[in-house]
Amino acid sequence: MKFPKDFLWGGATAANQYEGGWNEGGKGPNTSDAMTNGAHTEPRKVTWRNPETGETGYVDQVFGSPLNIPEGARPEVIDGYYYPSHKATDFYHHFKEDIALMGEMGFKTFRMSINWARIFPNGDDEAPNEEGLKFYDEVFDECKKYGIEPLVTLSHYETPLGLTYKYGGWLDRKLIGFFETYARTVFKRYLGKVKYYLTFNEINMMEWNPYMAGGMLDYSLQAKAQGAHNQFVASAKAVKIAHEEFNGEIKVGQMLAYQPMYAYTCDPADQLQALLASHATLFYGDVQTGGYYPDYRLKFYEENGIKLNDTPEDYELLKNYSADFLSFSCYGSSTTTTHKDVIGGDGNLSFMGVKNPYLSTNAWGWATDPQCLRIALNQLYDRYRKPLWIVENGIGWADIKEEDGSVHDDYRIDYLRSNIASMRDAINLDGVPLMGYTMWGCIDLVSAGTGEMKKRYGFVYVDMDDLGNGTLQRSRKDSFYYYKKVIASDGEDLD
Ligand code: BGP
Repeated sequence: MKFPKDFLWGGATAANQYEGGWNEGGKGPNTSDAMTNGAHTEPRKVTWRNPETGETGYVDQVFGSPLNIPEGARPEVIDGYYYPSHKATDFYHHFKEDIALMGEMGFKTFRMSINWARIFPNGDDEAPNEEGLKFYDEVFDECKKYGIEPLVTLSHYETPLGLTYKYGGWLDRKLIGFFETYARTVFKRYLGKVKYYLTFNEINMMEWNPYMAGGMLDYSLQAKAQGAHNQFVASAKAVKIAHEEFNGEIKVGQMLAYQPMYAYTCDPADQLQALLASHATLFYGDVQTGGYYPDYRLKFYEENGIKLNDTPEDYELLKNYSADFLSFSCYGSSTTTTHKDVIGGDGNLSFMGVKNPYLSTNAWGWATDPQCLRIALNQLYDRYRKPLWIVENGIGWADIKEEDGSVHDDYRIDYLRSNIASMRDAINLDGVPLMGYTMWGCIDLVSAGTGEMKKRYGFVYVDMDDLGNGTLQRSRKDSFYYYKKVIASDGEDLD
């Protein structure tokens, strides 16, 4: 069993974790720039300053909990802290070398994100920053040399901080207009160079982390509902612009964080809980890819007194300009139960739920599930009947580099082997239309969840530690050669 000839094999990255050059080339600060490093057991912090009093401090940024920045203060970069996004793994100065390595592996596609504040430093500027636009021109030209098709996320866990200060981030409908201008600007500039875009990375993270997902400080149910609505409308407008102003040459997809939700037992109460838990994710797919607000969500809004600031035209837009394709991240599965005695949780991400006894986990508690891609692909295709694209999958590991520069990451090769086989089965046995696969963090980069460097995902090792010390030298891991062989054989040779 093979993959289709035109299957888009590649890797994925994000500016906030990979690009660096945070204050170079006219770029403005964004939300990720005010986030410090953390550790497996230590949350990342958001640092703040009160512009009136000059007082500074920090708050923990914990997945699923509110961000308690004091009244009058705002997220800011403060001296004396380490901020991993500032240098990241320095794609800004290494892009030629890195894209050459991708070319060597045989990549057909490269998922990256444009740093919004590099194009519009405050988010609401009248004119774009030419130096920022030029940087990505060079990146896309480099991709072209190796026949690599870029897949570009417009907003990956970063919003220009200016938009947080002035408007409270995505809570304000005005952001729809700023995003429209941003999308139109880059669609036009890179026409002929970039065909595939995604609007918001893991848009459903609005549910648990409105600061990272939308530059918001208000974590109330009302605010999250409004922030998500505004991003849906902005995404539909991006689709409309792509279709109507660029002759359909550009395709705009949705990006969802998705992992199949399992019930821990066959107790119907567990089955029901798994179904209801999956709604928290599927709601985002239903609106952006399905084109409609699902009844279970409208009921929830009604019961909780949530009222959207919306217009009838919003719903027309959502219906007529739903996403062209649905992309998603999937690292493993989640398991849930009503049987409190087994609830303990594992790892740093509560959305993984309870420990599944059939699966092994990495040091961060993330479960490796050999069937998750086939299950996810079937579930999502059954529901939406649109082309799919796996844009994140992979395994974080504290890799060890040997003296000669080699890294023996057989655990990553095992992970890839089973995950690639799982999507191959979905294509060949179930007929799911899958456009491509981009393995997460193809060149080592900073972890979004913990801000650590040691949680590595790449085929290429980058010499840098958790505090940014190191030569930034790149070296090929064993998985580099494995992935190269897989791509060269169209996914047939997985040995
Ligand atoms: C996804 C994000 C990525 C990436 C990945 C791995 O949720 O879209 O930005 O970081 O998860 O997570 P982590 O970096 O926390 O290991």
